[in-house]
Amino acid sequence: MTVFLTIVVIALIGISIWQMSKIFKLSSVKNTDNSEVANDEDNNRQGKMMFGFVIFLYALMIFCFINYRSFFLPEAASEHGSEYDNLMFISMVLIMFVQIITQGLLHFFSYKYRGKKTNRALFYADNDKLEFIWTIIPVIVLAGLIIYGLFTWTDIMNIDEEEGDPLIVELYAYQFDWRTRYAGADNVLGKANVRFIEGVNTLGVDESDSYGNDDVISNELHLPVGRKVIFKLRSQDVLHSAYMPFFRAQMNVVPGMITEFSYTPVLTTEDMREKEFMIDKVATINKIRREKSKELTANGEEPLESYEFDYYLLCNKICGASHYNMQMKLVVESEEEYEEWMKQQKTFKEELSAQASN
Ligand SMILES: [Cu+2]
Repeated sequence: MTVFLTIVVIALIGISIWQMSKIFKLSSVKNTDNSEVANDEDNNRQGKMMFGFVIFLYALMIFCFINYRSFFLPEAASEHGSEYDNLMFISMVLIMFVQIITQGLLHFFSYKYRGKKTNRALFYADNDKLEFIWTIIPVIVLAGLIIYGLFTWTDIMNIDEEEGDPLIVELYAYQFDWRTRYAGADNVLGKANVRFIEGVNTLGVDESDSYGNDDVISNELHLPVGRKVIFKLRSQDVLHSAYMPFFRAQMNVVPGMITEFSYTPVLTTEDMREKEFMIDKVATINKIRREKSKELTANGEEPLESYEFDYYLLCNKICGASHYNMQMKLVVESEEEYEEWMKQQKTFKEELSAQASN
C-alpha cells in the first residue's frame, strides 16, 4: 500500500511540474520561437547531452566494476576453470573494446556533427573498400573466437571414464532438493529408474542390479581434492540445472536422460576460505548481516547468524516455487577426510535391510 501511494505521489508531483513548466513557457515573453523544428540552440543542447550520456554510462560502468567487485567470482576451484576464465576474459575484453569504439564514436559524432543552420549534408554514395574492411575484420575476429571457444569446450567436455581413476557420482535432482549417489567400492552406479521409487529407495535404484548394492546415497556432496569427478545427472520431475559457479560448471538435468559433466576440484573448502578475496567477501557479507541483525533485534526478532563460506551445488533453472532454495552443500576435502566421511555413510543395501527389519 505504501509503495502504491508513493508511486501515486511521485506521479502527481511529476504532473504538477509538467503543468507548471507549461505555465512558465506561456508566461515568458522572451521566447517567441514556437516552431517544432529544432533550432541551433536545441541542436547544441541535444548534441552535448548525447555526448554527456555516453560519458555517464562509462563512468557508471567503471563505478560498478569497482564498487561491486566483491560480487565477482574468485579464481576457479577446478582444473579446467582457468581455461574457462581465459575464454571469458578474452571475449569480454574484445566486446568492451569494440563497444567503447562504436558507442563512443556514435555519441561523439552525434555531438560533433550536431545540426547547424549553415551546414549542408554531403551526399556520399558508398565505399567498397571501407565496407570490405569492416566486414572482414569482424569475420576474422569472430571466427577466431568461435574456434578458440570450440577447442575450450571440447577440452572441458571430453569425458573419458577410462582415463585416470575418476570418481563416479550421480547428482539426482527433484523439486526442490538434490541427492548424491556414489558408485561405491566397484565405482559403478547401479541402474536406476524413477519407476522403482518406493520407501527408502527415494532415488529409484534398481534392487535387482548388484552394482547398486554398494551405492551410497547422501544429501551432501563430498569430493576429494585433486581427483577427477564424473557427474551423471538425473532428474525425477522437471528440468533442473546443476550449477557450481566456483568450479565453472553447469549442466542441465533433464528428466528421462542422463547428462554428464566432469571436473577436477583443485581447491578445498578450507583453501577457498583462506583466499584473500574470499576473506574480504565474507567480511562484506557479515557487515551487511550485522546491520540487518540490528534492525531485526530492534523489532524483537532473531538476529542473523554470521556467514561462513561453503561451496554449494545450486539449481540454475527456474523449476518451481522453491527453486530459489534448491541447493546442496558441497565439501571439497583431502583424500583422507573424504574416505573418513565415506566410511560413516550407509550403502544402499544397508539402507534396504534397515527398512526391512523395521
Ligand atoms: Cu531445480
